[in-house]
Amino acid sequence: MDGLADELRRIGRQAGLDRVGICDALPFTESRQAIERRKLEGRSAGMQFTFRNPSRSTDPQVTMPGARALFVGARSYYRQAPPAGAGRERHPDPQDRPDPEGRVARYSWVDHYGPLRQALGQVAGRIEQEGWRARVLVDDNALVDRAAAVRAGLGWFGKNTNVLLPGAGSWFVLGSVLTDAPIAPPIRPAPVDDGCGSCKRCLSDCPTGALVEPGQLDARRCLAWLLQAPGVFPVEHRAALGDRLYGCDDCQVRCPVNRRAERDSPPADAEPRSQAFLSVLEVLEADDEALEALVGRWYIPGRELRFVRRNALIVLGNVGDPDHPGVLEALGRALASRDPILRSHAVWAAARLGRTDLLGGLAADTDPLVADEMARLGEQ
Ligand code: B12
Ligand code: SF4
Ligand code: SF4
Repeated sequence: MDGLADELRRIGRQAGLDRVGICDALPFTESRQAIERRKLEGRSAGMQFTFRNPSRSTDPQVTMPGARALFVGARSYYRQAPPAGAGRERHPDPQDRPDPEGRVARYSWVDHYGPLRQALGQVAGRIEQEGWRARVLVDDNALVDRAAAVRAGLGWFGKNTNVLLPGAGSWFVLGSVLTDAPIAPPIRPAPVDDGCGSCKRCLSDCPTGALVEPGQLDARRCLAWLLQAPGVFPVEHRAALGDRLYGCDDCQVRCPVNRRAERDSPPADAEPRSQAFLSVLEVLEADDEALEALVGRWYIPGRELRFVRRNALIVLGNVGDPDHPGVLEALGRALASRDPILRSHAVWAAARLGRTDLLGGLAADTDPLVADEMARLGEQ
């Protein structure tokens, strides 16, 4: 089967995968333990994904009984940043104040999972031609993608919990083809040496201290998770959110391995229509249909767009100009919203912008979320 394995590697690379590797499909015992531990400690913060059913996500045999191998691929998503506000109409403002912009994490400027899935699909197709079963798993709850990449010899677990590829860093999405074809090498690929050394930059760069120890993430503090979580955004982390509207890249941006890789091979330009920034006012003005069209690719809890608007209100409070007519209009609309989640986050945003003058109508609001927010103003 060495011939087929080599051919699959070639197919994967030709289809756009930057790195490929093959390993066995035995259970990922350490990941299982790590998941159970994080749930016990509360650090999983109620996340579902691979945490919901770890006996499945850490054991490929549950997804495909008789599976023998994982073909793992990594695809780079590092691109040159397009300028903020590029290609967007500005809101009219006599004083020409800038529209507030919300930052989107690099992996989500365009859909990178689609091309990864397609490339792995070609590998799967070739396996099926030989009569074996093959299933593509990308960011799926059925597999711990990082552990598969580490086992297949693609990279090491960094202290920021991402998988880093030697000489190339962490700006990669990961996925696999699970198969019963006997293509795994008889001996596991040698583990990739830890390239972090004594560095701890990601731990100190994290704006909320979510990397509580090397390789240990507390999702209760991770902005990437809090932006995806339902309910109230924890008040103690709202200021730290800054202009982030979706995802967070801080534990990767100044990573020396990434910096070196960026220097050695400068990135390609971002794809046309990359969403590195979105207009916060556009997000807050959009009706459901328009907002779904704008952010439809994002993970949104229960597909409830109110959580995207909630996040946009926090960003507005952090980076909006308190005298910009568009900002005032957006705040006014949210303060009058029927949704208490939006009203309460709008109270916070108005206060952060020093516009408590807008809150008069909320003094008699009996909703507990809004009343809490108003009471907090009194304490400040
Ligand atoms: C849940 C999830 C999240 C959660 C939790 C992340 C986390 N670190 O656990 C949240 C929403 C916060 C998140 C954020 C992000 N995610 Co995410 N996420 C996932 C998902 C769905 C499951 C991850 C998982 O199973 N975690 C389980 C725990 C146990 O795994 P772990 O933390 O990696 O734990 C291991 C290590 O910590 C290590 N370990 C244990 N002890 C120690 C000690 C030391 C010293 C070291 C070094 C390591 C180490 O062993 C553990 C077990 O294997 C995967 C997709 C998938 N199906 O796998 C994507 C995935 C991990 N995410 C990805 C990405 C791109 C991101 C973001 C960069 C997106 C962004 N810009 O906002 C951030 C990065 C934040 C971060 N530092 O992790 C990529 C990672 C690519 C890569 N190169 O590693 C994945 C693989 C998606 C994909 N298919 O490409 N994500
Ligand atoms: S994604 Fe952001 S908040 Fe989460 S661990 Fe990394 S730097 Fe911290
Ligand atoms: S910042 Fe330093 S410790 Fe963190 S992942 Fe990069 S090299 Fe490792």
